[in-house]
Amino acid sequence: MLRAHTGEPRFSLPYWDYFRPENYRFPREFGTRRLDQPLDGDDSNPLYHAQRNLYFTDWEHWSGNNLPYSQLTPEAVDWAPARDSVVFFGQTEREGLAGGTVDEDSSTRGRLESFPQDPIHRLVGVVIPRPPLPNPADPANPIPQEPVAGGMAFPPTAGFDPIFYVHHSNIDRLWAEWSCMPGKNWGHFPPQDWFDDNPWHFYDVTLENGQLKPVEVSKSRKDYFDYRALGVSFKSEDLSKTPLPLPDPIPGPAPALLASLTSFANVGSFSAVKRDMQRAAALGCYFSVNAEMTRSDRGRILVTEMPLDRILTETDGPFTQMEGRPAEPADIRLTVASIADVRKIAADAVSDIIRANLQTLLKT
Ligand SMILES: [Cu+2]
Repeated sequence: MLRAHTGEPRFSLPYWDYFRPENYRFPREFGTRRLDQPLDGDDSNPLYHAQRNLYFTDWEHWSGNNLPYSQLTPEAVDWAPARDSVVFFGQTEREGLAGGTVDEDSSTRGRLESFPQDPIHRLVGVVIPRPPLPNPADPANPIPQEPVAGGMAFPPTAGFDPIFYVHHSNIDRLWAEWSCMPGKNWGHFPPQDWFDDNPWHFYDVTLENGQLKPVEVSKSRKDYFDYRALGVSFKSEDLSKTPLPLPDPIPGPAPALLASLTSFANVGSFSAVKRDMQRAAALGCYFSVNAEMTRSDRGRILVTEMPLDRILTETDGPFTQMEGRPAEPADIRLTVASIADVRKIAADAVSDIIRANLQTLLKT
């Protein structure tokens, strides 16, 4: 879209290569209010953005020269943990270049997002103080408000700062570089429908009768993994190297057997456990139930939530106890009776369902 507007077919986004010490300073092109050469009589700099950290970004501060006062450090832009990650998808968001898709902990993210993606956002952006709110109950003591993040430090406003695009061009470059390194693999694949999902809508432009017309672009997630197919290339790129290809077709996860829901049933908030169980079911997991579990209220509620076609029984349990001894295969009758009771189905029907489930699992 930007290329179409410039009218320059070779226009490309620059990237801020902050790994070179000479680029540790905020780029001057973005950091002055005034242009050295006015454009059409206007010398205001369109790349300047007011909501920025003054000490790190301002090249024209009134108080002196040798600006800006602060610059990046090697630690702030250290991408070694991301670069050295062997897998793309981790099991949690703390491992893998891109983190995990199963872990919904929003305080963690993939390694590339953690360094250097985040520090650049936080260093460039600002903290905006907010005035205290009037306190009708006690007018002499207004209610203090926490400051908020703004500019690059706050995702909803980050894209309004033009530096965002040269920062993220560099992040894209790092991703491309990683994917061309030997010995990398995709790691813990998310399910097929995650790849088929199309959560993002973008605009591109086409030229129609000499007019630029917007075109909506909505692709599935998997279409964004092959950057070369998207027409993206980097000046620094070695085109003789092949980026890690996404398998075709993308494999769905193999059905997995969860050893026991006993611990599951006793740990964590109930809604979190229920959500985890639904996610595990969506991933193709089976749940094994033992008699001990059907004796606890939480366990019984979980059994009511379990998809019937994913229930199995545990034949023996060195760790699950029945009346003070390890559980034995003979205890299955009790488990089946409990499942039948909880689900309001005849015990024979439960037995048939479990047998069918086992046959399905063994066939896959
Ligand atoms: Cu970002």
